[in-house]
Amino acid sequence: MNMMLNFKRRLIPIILCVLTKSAIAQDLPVVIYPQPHQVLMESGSIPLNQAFYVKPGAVKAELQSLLGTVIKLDGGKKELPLKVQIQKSAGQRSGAYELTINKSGIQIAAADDRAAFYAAQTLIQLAKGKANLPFIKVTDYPDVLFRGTVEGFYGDPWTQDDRIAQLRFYGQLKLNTYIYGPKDDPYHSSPNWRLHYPEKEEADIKQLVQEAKKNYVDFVWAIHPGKDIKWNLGDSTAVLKKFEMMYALGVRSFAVFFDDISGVGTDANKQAGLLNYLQYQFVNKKKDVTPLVMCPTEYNKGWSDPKPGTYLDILGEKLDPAIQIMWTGNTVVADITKEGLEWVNKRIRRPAFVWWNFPVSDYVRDHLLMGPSYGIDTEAQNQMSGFVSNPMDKAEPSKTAIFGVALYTWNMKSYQPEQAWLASHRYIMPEASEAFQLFNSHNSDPGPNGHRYRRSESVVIQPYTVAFLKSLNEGGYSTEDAKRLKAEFEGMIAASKDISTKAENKRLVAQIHPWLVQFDLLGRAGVAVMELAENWNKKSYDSAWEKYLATERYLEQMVEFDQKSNLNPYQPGVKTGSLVMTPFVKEVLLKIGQQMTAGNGVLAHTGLLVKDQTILYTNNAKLKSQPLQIGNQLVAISPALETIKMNPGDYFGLHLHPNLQATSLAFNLESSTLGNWGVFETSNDAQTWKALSVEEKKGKGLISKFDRPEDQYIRFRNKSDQAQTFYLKLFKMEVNTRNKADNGVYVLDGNLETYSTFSNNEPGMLHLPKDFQITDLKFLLRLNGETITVFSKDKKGRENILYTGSDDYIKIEKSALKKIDTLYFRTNATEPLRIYEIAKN
Ligand code: LOG
Repeated sequence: MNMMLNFKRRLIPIILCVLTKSAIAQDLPVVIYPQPHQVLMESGSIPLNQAFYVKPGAVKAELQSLLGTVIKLDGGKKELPLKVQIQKSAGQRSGAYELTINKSGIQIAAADDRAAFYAAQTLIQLAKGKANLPFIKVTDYPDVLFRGTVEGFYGDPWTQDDRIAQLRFYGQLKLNTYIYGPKDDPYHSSPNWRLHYPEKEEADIKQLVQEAKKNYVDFVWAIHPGKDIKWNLGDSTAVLKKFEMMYALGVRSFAVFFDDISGVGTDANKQAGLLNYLQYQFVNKKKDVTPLVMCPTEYNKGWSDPKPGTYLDILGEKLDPAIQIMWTGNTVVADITKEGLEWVNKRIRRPAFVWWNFPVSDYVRDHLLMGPSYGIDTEAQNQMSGFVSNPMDKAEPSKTAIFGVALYTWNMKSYQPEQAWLASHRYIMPEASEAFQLFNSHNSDPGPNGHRYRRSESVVIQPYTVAFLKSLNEGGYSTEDAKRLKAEFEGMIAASKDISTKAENKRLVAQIHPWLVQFDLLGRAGVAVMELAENWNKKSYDSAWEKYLATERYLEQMVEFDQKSNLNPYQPGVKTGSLVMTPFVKEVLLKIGQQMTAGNGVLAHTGLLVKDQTILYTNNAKLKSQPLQIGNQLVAISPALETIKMNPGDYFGLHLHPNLQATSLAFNLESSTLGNWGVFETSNDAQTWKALSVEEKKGKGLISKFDRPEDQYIRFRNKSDQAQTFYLKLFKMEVNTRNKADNGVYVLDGNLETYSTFSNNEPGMLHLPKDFQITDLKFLLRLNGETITVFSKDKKGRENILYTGSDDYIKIEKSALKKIDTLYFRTNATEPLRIYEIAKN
């Protein structure tokens, strides 16, 4: 026997109870997920090249072969023994075990076969990649009895491969529950819940049940009959029969869901009646079936009748106490709190079985929810009978959140969401864990949504974005922040590539692929925008402009990709970094863009160029500073959040640039009496007005024809003799250019979001205001490498060439501009080229 003999009987309790940063660090000898309840270490170890002796027949074959994957079990009687003892002692939970490794060998004492399997999982984690097994005693048990997931989302159900991979993952992390209830399986829900599964699906389910068994996971098959159930013996029997069919396939755990239904199916008395019937006629008779689970119709506080004696109280009173009741929290998608559970537990008279709607993304399908599993109360152990996570339709990336759920439900007091999340990256993608972490850190917030459920995102880098923007707004440039931000964006490009090329889990990569593409583009846009800032700060204007265009191109590519990918009818598209990083790139681009064209913009605001700009036209003090949103074919007044009061005679509207013509006006001024006191009018001189006949409903409507197309003023006026209030929700006008050849409208507006175009078919022309004829000019163009000629004409029409070339940034000196009031643009390019702005240098 060749053991490292060093027993000074020094017991070192390893403080694994608190998953601090250092406890997770890889240099520590013992890292086990989920964290065991008690670990005692003794100095000394057993080299893993030693064989152990297993008494023939003493250890179950599957367990022995599982252990055999990390330790040698072919030793003779003289070798150290490996012993497994299964003994259910009172008060011990399924899954409770004690694993001892010491000079006398390896001993596993387990409450049941599942517990022995868990001891083996712990042993595997201890041994993996190591040369020695440490002397150790692990005393361990789960905090929550039922732990795992409910495949309960809308959308494409998981595939067979997805589910098998999940079940294995659960086994390794000591999760014991997988509830099968994909909303879009027609044999789980209407219309086919009464019917046999087709043969192929039956075979698949059989296989899943077997895989679940191997991993000591309860495969819970759920039925969702409430959309069209009739409360008669026929349908009670139909549910029972379906359970029998599933039982025949090997299923031993069952659930009935009544969520998201309306009509007669929602009756608490009838639901309780059906469940009790199943309890007596099925569960009690079978003997090998686990406790029934039901999801109520009022499954969250927000949707529950608070009156005593209603739905939840009826379930509490009528439902057999052996039946578990699911609960999503205070709302559909919510944090789970002790107080929240106490509220419902009182009513349902049992601890709720938590259905946590995270990281499910069926209500925000253009986002990934890859952030930490936080918002789950570590004091709520006694308030719940079970805890399952409803994941994303993307099974593999959901593992990040599920990993957190495994740690939480096993050892609640020790649970630290952030630390668990950090560990999950190493556990799930060891080949590219840092890349995965970076990707996940920027793909966690669901964006605005109906549930008003938001998550933190880009937490570490966010303060740098704030500081950088602050300095930019103050006309400065903070070098340190810029450096850090640029490195982050470069990291994003690298992370996208690393994940794609290094990650061994190819299904995971495939399931997040559209987001990886978008993430790479965002990284590139970010690098470009930081280089824009760098060059602008260095006064390298031409390089700055190139970077401006580069950023814009990447952002355009993101929009294009968003529009053609993930085309589901709910939330189509692919969003990444949507809380912090994407808005940051856009903001920097906008801010520097404004600085680049400040001359023009400032002129517009100081009134010098006012006659040539589209402006807000109002006599109402509150609306005077309301910003406009100007695009190439559109002018809108930014919506206001608060109510607006209009005195008699007050008006607001738009005065359009002389080369713009209104084609339609969509409005929503939310006021049920609008028609009585408001009028839409147009004018050409702001003196005489013509009222428009407008159809509106509660202040909402669309004007799609203007009687006098020459009018440049459009306004809405309070014609009554009383003050009126309304909400400015929408005031959006579509516009055309009157003289297509005159590009001035978008070229001198100080706004880089608008531009004019010219091409071979449509040469460009621009009237230069007087003050532009006496100064050096810079031209901000996008020529895509095409050659253009800029010229003027003398009185006889002879051309005077000012510039020929393909630079996007050109300068023309004032000496060349003398007495030139019109510029012409020519190109052979067939695709439209852009003139963003001509600004004074
Ligand atoms: C559904 C569930 C869905 C989730 C999130 C429950 C009990 N039912 O609003 O199928 O995945 O919300 O959208 C639900 O949560 N309904």
